[in-house]
Amino acid sequence: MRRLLGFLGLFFGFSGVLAAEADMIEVHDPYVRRVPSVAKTTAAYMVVKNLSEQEVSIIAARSPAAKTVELHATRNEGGLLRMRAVPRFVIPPRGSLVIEPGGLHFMLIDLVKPLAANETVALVLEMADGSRKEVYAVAR
Ligand SMILES: [Cu+2]
Repeated sequence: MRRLLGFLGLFFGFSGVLAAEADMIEVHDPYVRRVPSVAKTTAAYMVVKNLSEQEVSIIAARSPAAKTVELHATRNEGGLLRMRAVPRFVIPPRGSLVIEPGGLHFMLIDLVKPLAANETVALVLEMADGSRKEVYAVAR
């Protein structure tokens, strides 16, 4: 028994270090906003939940649907909404990050083609430790 407990302690003690960040997060309700076919950019939104005891960060994203994907934040500057690229999205330990219209978003730049209704768009999120999470966002 003592040996078993020692083993479990070792296992769980190290698991936080060994587990990839991509395995520590859960993504809920990912979607991409449909835009008129002339528009070359759109945005993706989702809620990212961190199941671990440590902070995790998304540092990049890419998608076959767009040439470039950037991490953007929106700021209200004297009534004007301005967005800018940010280096990371940080999800606090045991917390959630809401990526929603008017706030943080994944900016899809240079869409390969117009998005059809309910089309599924793959997004690969790259975490700070280099691990990746694949997400399927619905166009709506
Ligand atoms: Cu943007």
